[in-house]
Amino acid sequence: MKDRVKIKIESGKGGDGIIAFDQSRKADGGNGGKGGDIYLQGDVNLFDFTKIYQNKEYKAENGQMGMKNKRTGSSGEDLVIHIPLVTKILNEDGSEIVTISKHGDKVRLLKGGTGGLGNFTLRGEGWDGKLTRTKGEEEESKSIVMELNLKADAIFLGYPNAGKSSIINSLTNAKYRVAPYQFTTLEPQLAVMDRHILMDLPGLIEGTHKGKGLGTEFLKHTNYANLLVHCVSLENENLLSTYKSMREEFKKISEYLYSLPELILFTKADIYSNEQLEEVKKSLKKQFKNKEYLVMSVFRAEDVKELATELKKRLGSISDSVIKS
Ligand SMILES: Nc1nc2c(ncn2[C@@H]2O[C@H](COP(=O)(O)OP(=O)(O)O)[C@@H](O)[C@H]2O)c(=O)[nH]1
Ligand SMILES: [Mg+2]
Repeated sequence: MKDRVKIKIESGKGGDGIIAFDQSRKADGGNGGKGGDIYLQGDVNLFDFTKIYQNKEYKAENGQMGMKNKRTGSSGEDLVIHIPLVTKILNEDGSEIVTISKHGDKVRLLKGGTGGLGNFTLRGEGWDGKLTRTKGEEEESKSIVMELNLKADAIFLGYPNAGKSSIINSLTNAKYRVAPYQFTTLEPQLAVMDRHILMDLPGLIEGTHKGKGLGTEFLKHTNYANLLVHCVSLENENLLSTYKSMREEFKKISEYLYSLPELILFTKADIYSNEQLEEVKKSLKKQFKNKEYLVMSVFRAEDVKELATELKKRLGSISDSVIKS
């Protein structure tokens, strides 16, 4: 996935004003046209920067020179670059210019040059003496870096092997790699359930925030979620301490992540017999008082259905994502 790209942008130069005279030696040189602006516009239908080329120069059209008969040159066309959501725009030195997070949001980054004045504007009709006009204003140019932060409604997190990818698979049509070893998911993946975007992130381990495991680059994708689905496998001996140490990790990653509404999923319920499961549920009730959780197996259709209903209920009220149909 391409989630960082550097490009050069350049607005259009203003067209020059010209010097011209009509048959009776009256000044009639027109003004130059305005150069085109450079805009960035958020588009929910894009998911990465594959259509934007690294180091490419994006240039808006120049304004045209003025013309005889007092005619103004035509304006250069603006250039609108469509970008996915949420995109942070940075200067080369890393300072932030703007973040575009909504479909249709349009920001002007560079202004095209103003057109120069022709001798008609400068001297007025009837004047036929000194030759004079002004040149169009120069274009602006700069390099910018664009960084994509994926926008998800619900983000699935938990230790590797907790069953996150399997659950997202069963909730959506996505076909993720599911494998019984750690780190099968190497980059953030998005899947759509109804109108809601679910995000699968690579397995977190303690120390992830310090770059252990898969590094920290992907953690920025947690910044725009509305709901945290915390998956804990029932295979763990001590569920409470497993849960708590992951919460500690969330806290170190970001306050935002830590403060998100959380739904806990205790996964792989099928490893227990019905009787054993009743015992497990009893102890969960004590240990996870005041927490919201579901106990489920991805192999039981009714569990998956219950989870889907629960997610839709929650996301329906807090989600603001738009998917164009
Ligand atoms: N018994 C059982 N195994 C599961 C369940 N969900 C996932 N698994 C298995 O656990 C392993 C890890 O699952 P995966 O979805 O890749 O976990 P992730 O690392 O959290 O994405 C795979 O072998 C899955 O088949 C479940 O509900 N019950
Ligand atoms: Mg996975």
